[in-house]
Amino acid sequence: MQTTQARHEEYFSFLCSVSLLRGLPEEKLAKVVDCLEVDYFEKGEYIIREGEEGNTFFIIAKGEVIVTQSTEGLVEPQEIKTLGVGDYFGEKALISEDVRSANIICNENDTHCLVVDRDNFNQMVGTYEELQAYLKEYVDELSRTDERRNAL
Ligand code: WNU
Repeated sequence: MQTTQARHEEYFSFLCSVSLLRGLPEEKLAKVVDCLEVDYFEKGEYIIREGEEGNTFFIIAKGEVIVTQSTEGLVEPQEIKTLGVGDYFGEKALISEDVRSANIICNENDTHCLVVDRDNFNQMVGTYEELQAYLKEYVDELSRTDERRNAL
């Protein structure tokens, strides 16, 4: 069995490798690790459903997910992209104070996601201006691409 200490070190060094978090001071990252939860998913499971309320941010530690979205005039949600290890999702509902704007579906068995709740996300992002500005910009860009593909 893995000790709490080993788990802490494992996720700490993983978070150090996540490009989004590059620039966060080490003590900040250590705090993020302290408040993380880890969720496990199997292929085909919905991690996020479009239109639902959401209060969590996810970082993929293992495996792969696909992003799909409903668009005007099409019956099936359209596949937008695939995300893998070190990628993250779920920031948009938190930043735009809106419902989930796309589906996130697990695409590989035994996918591990690190989950950060809204309060901890705000603490992680809020104290780091560049990260906040970067995410805000990215979320605005997502809204524009959503519009272009006629997302519902
Ligand atoms: C997209 N449109 C929308 C992705 C992940 C992180 C960043 C892109 Cl910084 P949410 C659904 C989530 C949403 C985003 C993610 O899906 N997403 C997209 C799109 O084209 N959402 N509306 N591409 S992957 C991605 C940028 O994280 O956050 O809370 O839930 O709305």
